[in-house]
Amino acid sequence: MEIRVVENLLKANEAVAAQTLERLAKHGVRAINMIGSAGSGKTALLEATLPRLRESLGVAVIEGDLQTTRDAERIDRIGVPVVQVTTGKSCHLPPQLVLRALDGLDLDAIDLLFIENVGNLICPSEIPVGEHHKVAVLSTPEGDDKVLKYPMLFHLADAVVINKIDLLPHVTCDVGRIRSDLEQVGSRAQIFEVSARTGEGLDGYIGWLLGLVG
Ligand SMILES: Nc1nc2c(ncn2[C@@H]2O[C@H](COP(=O)(O)OP(=O)(O)OP(=O)(O)O)[C@@H](O)[C@H]2O)c(=O)[nH]1
Ligand SMILES: [Mg+2]
Repeated sequence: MEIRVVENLLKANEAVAAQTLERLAKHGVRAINMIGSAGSGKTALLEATLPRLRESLGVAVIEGDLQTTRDAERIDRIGVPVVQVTTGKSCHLPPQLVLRALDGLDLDAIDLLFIENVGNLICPSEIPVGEHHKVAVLSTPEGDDKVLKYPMLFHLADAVVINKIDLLPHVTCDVGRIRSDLEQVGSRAQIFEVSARTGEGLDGYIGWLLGLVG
């Protein structure tokens, strides 16, 4: 019985995500679901990449957090359209709230829409929000054992951004181990080693993002 309930819930989420995809398609928008632990640097990556992406693309952000509009304020400060979704107690962005958030954006002006999920490696991986691509954000201070511990995200991700490489001299993290664990979970992701703080490695990630827009 319980299994049926969970299945129905997942199906309901998928149906709403499909509505979002349909709406985005009408306006030619590609959407990226950014998933990573709290503090891995999802917002910092947006702050570092959006000013360059908007030179050639229309960009916008949907920010998901349990509480506060802090991340949306950071995006607003760089002058990029943003809608904040606060999820209350939910540890992931529910697709229903993402669909509603589209009403706050001028979709005709957007080529690439970033959806920053709630900081969490587990639930956001299971619940689609109407994205075309998943980007997993992992940072070096989290350690090099996360891929095998949370394989679902890394199995599904189209790109894995290993952030905070500027901290490698100070933390225990073997990037080679992350790469070989990604192979082990059958990842097809493009891997980028970057620092949102210094800008190192961002050219490759930005090039990949630009390539997503036809
Ligand atoms: N040294 C260093 N610090 C970074 C880097 N990227 C982000 N940070 C710092 O890490 C902290 C967390 O960054 P955020 O961008 O807020 O992380 P987040 O993933 O958006 O966090 P949540 O929204 O809470 O899930 C901040 O203090 C950033 O300044 C980096 O590449 N190097
Ligand atoms: Mg954030």
